[in-house]
Amino acid sequence: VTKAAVKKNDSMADIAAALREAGSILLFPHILMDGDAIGSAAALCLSLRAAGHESWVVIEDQIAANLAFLAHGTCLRVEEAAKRFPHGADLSLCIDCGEESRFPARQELYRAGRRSVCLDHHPTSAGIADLNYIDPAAAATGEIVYDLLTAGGLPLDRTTAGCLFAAIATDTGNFTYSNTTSRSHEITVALMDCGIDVNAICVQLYESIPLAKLRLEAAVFAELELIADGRAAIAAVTREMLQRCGARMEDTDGLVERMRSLRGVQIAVLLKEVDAECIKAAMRAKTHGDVAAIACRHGGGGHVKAAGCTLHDNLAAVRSLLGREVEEALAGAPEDGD
Ligand SMILES: [Mn+2]
Repeated sequence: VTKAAVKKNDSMADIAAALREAGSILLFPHILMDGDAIGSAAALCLSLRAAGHESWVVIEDQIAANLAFLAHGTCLRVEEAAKRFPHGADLSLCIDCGEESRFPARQELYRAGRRSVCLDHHPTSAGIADLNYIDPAAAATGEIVYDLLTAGGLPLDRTTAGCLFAAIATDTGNFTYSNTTSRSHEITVALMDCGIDVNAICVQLYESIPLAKLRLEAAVFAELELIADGRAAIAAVTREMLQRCGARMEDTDGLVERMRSLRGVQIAVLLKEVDAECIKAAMRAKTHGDVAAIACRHGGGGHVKAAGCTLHDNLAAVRSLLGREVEEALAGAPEDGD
């Protein structure tokens, strides 16, 4: 169900040529940017600027506090970008996503681009652009960007390399997830040879969290529920919790992975109450279970072990629906998992 149809990718050389021909290039990462989305987008933007292009990362929501250092002045809000590029850019490039629903408030500006490119590693990515490079075997879009910079002879300085390192480190769970390959490490070696300070980047990523985020984690985990005989964990972030903790929805980054880290848990589901009838579900699988299949059923997408979707119903209804589907997905999985 979740295996993406084989896609005809365009070559790195063709994509590099399209970039060379474009004076202005706008980048469109997905909403609720993770480290890979902002890291790979900022890296490509910085490199394009260094090569003489006018380039911006167009955003529509806030950057999580621990990722803001990766922006390096590349990010422009969509309202401002639409003013500066009233007829779109020479090239629109969606990055770390492959569906327009992943950048809902930026679709118009994306479509206004004279040409489009998609760089992504999500297997559910549909290849929506004129030129597509979608590689589900890449652990992070950051790896694809690295290959593109290399193939296109684009500049890679220390700052750009740091963004790519952050992209790869975060999407591989610091090189621990099953998506991690020898290629992930090889690229990291090349990035380290650019002089990046790995420890300084990791301190920013992981050891600079705001107190509000820690308080939010405590509130969410206090109400976490184990289902499917302890093989799944489900929890919700409500608007009331955000308000009480002084936190933002972006502060939920990393929570669902923490839930998955529970002993015996195979699938973790974190529900985010955007409003009374709009619930975003972030799902993670450990060894068993395919959360992309569940997400796809509800119009979402992602990877087998990391996927998400949006449901238009109240929190209680979504909680029981996804709870049932997770139980079904785990039917037949070994009792104690690993
Ligand atoms: Mn990614």
